[in-house]
Amino acid sequence: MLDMRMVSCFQRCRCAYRYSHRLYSTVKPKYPPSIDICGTQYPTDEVTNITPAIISKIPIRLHTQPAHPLSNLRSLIESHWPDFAHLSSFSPLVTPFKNFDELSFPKDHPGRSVTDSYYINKDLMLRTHTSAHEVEVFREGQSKWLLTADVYRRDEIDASHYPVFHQVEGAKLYESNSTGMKQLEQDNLRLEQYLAKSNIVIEDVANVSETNPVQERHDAVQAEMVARNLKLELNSLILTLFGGAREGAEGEEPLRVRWIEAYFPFTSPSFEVEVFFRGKWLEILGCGVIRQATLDTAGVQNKIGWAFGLGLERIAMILYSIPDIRLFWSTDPRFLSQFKEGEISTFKSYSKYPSCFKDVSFWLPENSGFHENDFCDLVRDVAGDLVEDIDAFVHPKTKRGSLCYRINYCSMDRSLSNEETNEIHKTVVSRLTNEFGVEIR
Ligand code: FA5
Ligand code: MG
Repeated sequence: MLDMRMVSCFQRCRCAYRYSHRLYSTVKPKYPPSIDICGTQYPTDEVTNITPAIISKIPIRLHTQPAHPLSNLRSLIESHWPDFAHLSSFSPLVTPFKNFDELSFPKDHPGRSVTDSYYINKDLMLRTHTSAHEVEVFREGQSKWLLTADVYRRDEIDASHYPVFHQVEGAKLYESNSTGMKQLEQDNLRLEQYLAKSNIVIEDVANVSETNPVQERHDAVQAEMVARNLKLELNSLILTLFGGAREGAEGEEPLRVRWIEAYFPFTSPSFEVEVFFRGKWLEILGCGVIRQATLDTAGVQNKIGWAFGLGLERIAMILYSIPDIRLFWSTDPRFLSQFKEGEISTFKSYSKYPSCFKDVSFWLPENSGFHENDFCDLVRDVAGDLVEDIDAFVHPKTKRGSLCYRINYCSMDRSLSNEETNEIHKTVVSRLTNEFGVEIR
């Protein structure tokens, strides 16, 4: 153990151990023929990878719990666009077709793999983003709408990543005729004048370019006006969200926001917005001009528009000064009692309980399809929110085949005893051996 170099899990897990993306897991726990999700039985099959810890989060719907910071933030965003339809009751169980195919995701997109997404069976999964509902909402005839929902991704655990989080999807369509374009021009002018009066500093070097092109089927002038409208609308949302809250904050650095170029299979051009938070650029949303294929699938004709998807937790962390994403799931009155319906207030940290780390290192069986997300999910399934962090180690000599992790156990709500942590860790180690056939070193 001594000569092992510790690396940040976040960076390391995302590349070094990501051996390959695969649709079928070669090693996995055994499932009964069917599983219960919110009172309904669903058949399992060779791709099933949803865990009890994840199933238990489905009915909670934090974004609709009165006074919860995520629900307050949803309301604030909805009141910024009062004339949009406000939707928030869509089930998280969707077909892979809806989550990916309808949105032009290529067949080999890594997001489809069992290492990245939760599957109930090969025909049903937990949505990985709110964009999964774009086609059905457009098909209903909505042309300006916001949709808030819980989304699920197999991911590592750290202060800004959690396997369940919440997104708000927003979209607006314009008629692609002269009346629609006149409307768009007026909207842009109004928003430009409004933003000119504010003193928020927004860096924007993300332009339409060769790598971020206007779609072939679009008129370049129209598409650029739509992209402009998208940026103006989102900048004015950012001003609503952050402008007021930051005005009086003494000694606070001015808020820094930047637009960067991005890629999504269902928009072009595409962009992301980042906010400078606690010394790092934190990505808060992705967006772009909607691919015409999506609107075709929805049966929408002669319209052009934009869509965005933002992460509620990331924004709430900044607005409320909430330091750790796991706190949103806390039922501790010291957390919940701090928030009032319709109010943004600064979260006052209560004392953090000491953390306790345990290491586990093991050899992988030959040709194992083991993925670090399998490890993270297993640990989360045993220890739930008591896991603060998982760090990976690299063995400098053997590198392949041997893995080593440090799990940081820490409760948000109480002091964990060493005995209790030992018991939890023992379960992690024994499940690791039984379910993945690894050899503990
Ligand atoms: C998407 O999910 C796209 N559907 C967004 C989109 C919608 C693009 C419409 C174009 C048009 P992305 O994977 O980047 O994109 O996630 C969007 C936001 O969700 C991120 O910017 C971030 O704020 C938040 N997010 C992503 N992963 C996590 C996570 N593990 N924990 C918390 N928040 C996350
Ligand atoms: Mg992104």
